[in-house]
Amino acid sequence: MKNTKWFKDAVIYQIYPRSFKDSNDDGMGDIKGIISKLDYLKNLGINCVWLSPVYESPNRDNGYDISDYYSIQKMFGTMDDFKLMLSEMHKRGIRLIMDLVMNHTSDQHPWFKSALNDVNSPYRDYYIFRKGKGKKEPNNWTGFFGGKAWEYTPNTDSYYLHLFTKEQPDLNWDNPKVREEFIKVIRFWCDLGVDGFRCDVINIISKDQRFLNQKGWALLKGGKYFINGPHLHEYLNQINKEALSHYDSMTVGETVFSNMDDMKKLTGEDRDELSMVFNFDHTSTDCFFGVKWLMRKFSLTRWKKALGKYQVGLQDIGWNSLFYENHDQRRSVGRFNTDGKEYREISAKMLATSVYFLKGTPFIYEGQELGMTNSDITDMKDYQDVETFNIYKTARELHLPKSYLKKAIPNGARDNARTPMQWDDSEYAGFSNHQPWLKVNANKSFINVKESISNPSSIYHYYQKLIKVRQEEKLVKDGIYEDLLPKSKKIYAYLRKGKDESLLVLANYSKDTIRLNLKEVNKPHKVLLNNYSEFSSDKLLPYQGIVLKIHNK
Ligand code: TEU
Repeated sequence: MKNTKWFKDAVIYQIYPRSFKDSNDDGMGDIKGIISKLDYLKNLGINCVWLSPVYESPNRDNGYDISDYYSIQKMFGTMDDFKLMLSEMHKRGIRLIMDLVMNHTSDQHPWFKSALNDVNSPYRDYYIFRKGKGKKEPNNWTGFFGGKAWEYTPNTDSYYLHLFTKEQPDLNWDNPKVREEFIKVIRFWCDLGVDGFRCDVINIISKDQRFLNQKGWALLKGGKYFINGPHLHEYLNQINKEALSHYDSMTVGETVFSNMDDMKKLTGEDRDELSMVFNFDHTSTDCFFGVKWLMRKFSLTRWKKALGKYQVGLQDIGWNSLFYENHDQRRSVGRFNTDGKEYREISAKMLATSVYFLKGTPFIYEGQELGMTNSDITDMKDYQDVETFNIYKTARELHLPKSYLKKAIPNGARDNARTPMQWDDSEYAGFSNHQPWLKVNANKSFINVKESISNPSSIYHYYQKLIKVRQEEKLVKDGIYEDLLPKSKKIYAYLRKGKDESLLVLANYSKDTIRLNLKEVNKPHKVLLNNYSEFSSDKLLPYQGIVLKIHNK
């Protein structure tokens, strides 16, 4: 089937299923819950959903540890529920992309169970088992959640590689059978009508087979040998050719520590690998070395540079994703220079304005459209995320001071973004009638869907409008990006240039009123979007965000 590139017109909403809506009052979100909220999503204006994993899983990492790629996890519902959800989505003009974790499986997957203790198992070579060096691991690689990336298995006196928890063994993509398995998995879901995939940590699937030690200082040791590894592009091309290209599907790859060269290859329109990728350069502008535990003051110039780099670099070559929240990131309220208090709503609208008029496909994470905030958990025991526990343990082993952890954990915990969706102000925020799996934020009393819908100046209604404007303006898709004030520490001003007309996007990332002196503003223009009711061409109000359509002459 011809690929129609519908993803360029998509506005994608990410659902984290366990936190979205609980239909059977067990405290856990589920598929029937999602079905009951499809009209809400339709009214927001989105036309595609990215669903975090709902496959069978022991949930060591909330579903990112899959034990059966062909079935739906019972706590989320049944395959029939899934099919109903898909058809109810399609009925409303909403497409569905699934989250596919291909780098690793759960240790409870039958492949791994068979491989673990039997060197002759046909599945042994699906994973990466190696002999140790004396009494030590095969090499010095470390994992994303802290600690060593190898686990010793006494029965066969060997180690297996796991770049996440030890319950998430890495697959061996150099084994053609592993690639065949995923070609089958992709075909299975596409045959059911699924419209594409978000491919988890896809740029680490190909490991340099020499398994060398990484010398010198690095927080993630070994990265040099598995990030954008030797056969990455070849394997993705095969998956595309043998599975994806047979459907009108899209893919977005999650790429960690990506670089321009690989981004061009991964998303290049003439290369048949992925439709687009998520990179984290911009969300890493408030930390050192791309590691969120190493906190650093946000800088707008770094932010603009990170976003702009791919706008320019992929122009006419590939396609960008546009996002600043997801289930791994802390909430954007109070982040990226926005305000968590007086200007919470205004600054959230500004942020959306300045990012979603870039070139690419917007992704909105559940609750972002309400300005939901970080979790208000204060007690370690209320956290649920395995990453938080592992990092806490590693930090204690390294004797890092408690005062550091007191700041770093509430800042970096992924549960910040995973608290139950706030539908109303009732005890469990309308998410459930039962105590949810993760603590509801007390600010559900005023940050919730019910309030947002009834309040015409809410973030929710602004998002509705933003999506509409975006969909109506061809320049959003085609206009050439130009940063007008790259050095400004408070203003993000850019053009999306067309032949006769252009879009001018202005955003004030500060609490100050800022004088403007831009000749573009004085050209004949029409205001398409504004988070204030007024606009004057010589200044921007605190956190003002605005989109103008201007005549080029
Ligand atoms: O995330 C990959 C990833 O790199 C993040 O785990 C990141 O290192 C971490 O969130 C930093 O805090 C993907 C999924 O999005 C994540 O939820 C999974 O835990 C992970 O892969 C393993 O599948």
